[in-house]
Amino acid sequence: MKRTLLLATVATVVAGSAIAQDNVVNVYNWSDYIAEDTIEKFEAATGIKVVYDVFDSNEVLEAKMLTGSSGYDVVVPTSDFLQRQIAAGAYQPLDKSKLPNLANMDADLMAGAAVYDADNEYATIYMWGTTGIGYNVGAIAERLGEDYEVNSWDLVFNPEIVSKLADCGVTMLDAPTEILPAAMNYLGLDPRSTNKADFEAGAALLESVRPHVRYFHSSQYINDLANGDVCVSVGWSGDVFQALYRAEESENGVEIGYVIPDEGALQWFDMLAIPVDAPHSDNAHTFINFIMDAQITADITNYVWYANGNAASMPMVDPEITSDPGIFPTEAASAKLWSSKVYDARTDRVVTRLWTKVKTGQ
Ligand code: N2P
Repeated sequence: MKRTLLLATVATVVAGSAIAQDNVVNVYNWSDYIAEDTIEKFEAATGIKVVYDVFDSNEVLEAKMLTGSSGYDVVVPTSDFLQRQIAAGAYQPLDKSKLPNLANMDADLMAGAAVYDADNEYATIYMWGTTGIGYNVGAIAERLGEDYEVNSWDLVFNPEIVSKLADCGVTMLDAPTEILPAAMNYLGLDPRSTNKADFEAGAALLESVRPHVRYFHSSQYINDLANGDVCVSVGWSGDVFQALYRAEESENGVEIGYVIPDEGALQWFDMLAIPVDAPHSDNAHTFINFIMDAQITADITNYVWYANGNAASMPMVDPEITSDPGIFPTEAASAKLWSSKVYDARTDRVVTRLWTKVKTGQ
């Protein structure tokens, strides 16, 4: 009896691996951006194996998409980058007949995403968020006083203030198209400007605070904030909340806050899209449709602390999340958010050159 069972198991494993060789979906997503059990659940529900890679930079994803033959079936560009990559022919139109769960999506948010992708032809919303400031409550109070209210970009862009924080660790995202506009906005310039002089002014401001910045990196700060190794990070909403809860779970006494500063901040959409040369386009559709399941998306939001674009998921999202103004901004805060803007090649070169200068200090 025992032997028969064993043989049967071996046979199943062999058959399973033969299928697994072809029946895969290659997913390239941002780091710290999916629930613990999403992939497992997808594999169990569909029999499709997920090969999962992560990145933390739109520029890195873009280089792969513009080169082609990435081998990926599903990728997650931010909407402005998506727009440029669509124009370059990097994506295939979604076959909406394979995506019945599109019906779950929030019409207003999808209309917002359609600004970058007319009729949502190529992509659907994965998650959205803001680029604001994460901070260590105790470390800031120690250096700036108990009464100092963290509500302004002063914390990182005012040299007098940020210089007082340099010792406890100030970090910024390595995301030029997000940080330069934030600096421009702080100077009273239009964060969506593509004027070279405005970028230069933003870069000059960044260079003035550069000596007080420990590093530019887009994922390291989650752990560093949580462990108290850095005290201020210009970062993404959900990532800062992940740091907050990692600290809480480890009971290390570190208290983290996230603020959308009063001057406003960037609001972005990250989009699920299928590269034009995806080797497993059918499986890609199956994966995207699975993600748009109301419960699956709710589970992801509940785990990564990012808002999503799935209206049907909202009743299943933790009220602690839906009621947090750092994740779902208040109306007043929303009015001050700006959306990302696609740059043409010339503007992109200006941004890249200035960013290198800011980062290296030369
Ligand atoms: C997840 C970061 C995703 C937000 N770690 C960047 N668009």
